[in-house]
Amino acid sequence: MAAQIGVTGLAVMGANLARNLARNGYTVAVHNRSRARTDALIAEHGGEGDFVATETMQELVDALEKPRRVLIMVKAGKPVDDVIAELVPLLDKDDIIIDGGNSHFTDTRRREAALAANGLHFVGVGVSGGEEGALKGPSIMPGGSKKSYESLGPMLEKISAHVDGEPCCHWLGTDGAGHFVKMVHNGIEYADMQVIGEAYDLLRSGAGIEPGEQSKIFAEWNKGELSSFLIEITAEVLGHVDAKTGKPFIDVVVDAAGMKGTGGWTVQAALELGSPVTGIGESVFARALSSQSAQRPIAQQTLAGHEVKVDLPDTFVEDVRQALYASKLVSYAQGLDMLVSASKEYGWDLDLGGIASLWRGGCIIRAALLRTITEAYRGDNPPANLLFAPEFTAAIGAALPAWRRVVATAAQLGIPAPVFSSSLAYYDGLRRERLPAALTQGLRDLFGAHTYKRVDAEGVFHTLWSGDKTEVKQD
Ligand code: NBP
Repeated sequence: MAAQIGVTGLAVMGANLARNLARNGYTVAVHNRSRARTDALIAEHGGEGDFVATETMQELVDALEKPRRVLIMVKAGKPVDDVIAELVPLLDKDDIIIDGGNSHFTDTRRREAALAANGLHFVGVGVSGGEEGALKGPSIMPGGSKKSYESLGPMLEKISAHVDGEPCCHWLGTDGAGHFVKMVHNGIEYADMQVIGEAYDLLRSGAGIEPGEQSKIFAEWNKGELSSFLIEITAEVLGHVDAKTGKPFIDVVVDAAGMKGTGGWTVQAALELGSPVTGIGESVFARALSSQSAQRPIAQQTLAGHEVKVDLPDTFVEDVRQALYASKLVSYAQGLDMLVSASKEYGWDLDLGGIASLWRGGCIIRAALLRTITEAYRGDNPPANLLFAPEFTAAIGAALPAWRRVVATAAQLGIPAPVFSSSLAYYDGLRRERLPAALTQGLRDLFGAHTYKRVDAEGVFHTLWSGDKTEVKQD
């Protein structure tokens, strides 16, 4: 029997997706550049379903029913182009190439256009959930042509996570839409992790609550509106004790955070779009700062602190929880707003409610909150910003006094809380009647004749700053 799908690239993600497909009843042809991975997959998991082991790309293509579906799961970047170049001469019109790796959305747009010219479908698919998700049901974010989704969609939906009987997968938009949404998902994941880190630091350095005790606090928080995979695993990591030293595990981990790049990509794309994703940006830069290993010891020795002693309120732990929730809401609002900007720029018509719904299961940012976000966008009047949805306006308003207290306390104690504080600045900036941007415009007009608009007249103006300071209306 011809295989219904082929998978090339059998490192951890490709092998687990192939197994997931086979476990769901599909016949899967498998291939890897070096034969050893194929053999290992068949030897260890061949009994889980129908696999067709192949050694060459030609054998892989020959094993597939038509139109063919080939899923590429190799390292993002040049390897994807190499595999595409090898595949294209072997395929026929209407065959579908799927890239399930973490490719940059601009690469996906380029590849899609090039392959469309050859009569082939190219589908960039964001896959979230790590290796376990790939095996048991990830969140899947497909782009590419709508036509290709008719053939591919049912398979992807079947192997995805399901929440309330709904698959965490549906078609998002053309060309790079899927990879773009996955990139923003990862950016939000950075912000989610950073706000958790800030809460931990305030509770530890501010209130002196040790990791073991904090583990119980996070486990408790996981029962309420913060309920999410990341809060759940925070309780696990904070409760873990290092077997070698008997110390809390996190005290033996070097405090320099790594990055694979998707958070940075999100910020770069946001800069291009002029989209203020301050929470994601601060999260990326907080990781970068943590890795300034040469400068940090010097700063510890030389830079003054002048911390202010603060009597923490009895409500401090609850205040921190509310600040975390409010900052998290802002990060989601900013990420979704970036999707709106991208949707306009790239012509994708992204459905925010649908996107929030497929993040409810399988992926790293899965959270109870996403159900409420999904509902907020599914009504007749989707909000222009998540924070304008009545339930979120109320929630963030209720958290505001605690949030202000926590940010002020963090500043006085000298505990950095970049996302807590920048999210509050975003919130206040958005709601402020007059912003100092008017002064920025005045300065720009003085030094660079960049012009400005007036509050009381139509048109664009310039003041003759180096002359008699009369105002000239521009054509
Ligand atoms: P890797 O990203 O580690 O890539 C290893 C695979 O790429 C192997 O199969 C390797 O073949 C193949 N490959 C390379 Br490298 N260069 C190649 C080339 N020029 N031609 C053909 N094959 C080539 O695998 P992974 O961790 O399974 O991730 C796969 C994709 O999924 C990546 O884009 C990753 O970013 C993404 N992703 C990963 C995770 C995760 O949790 N790991 C989560 C979500 C998405 P070889 O065996 O012959 O060397």
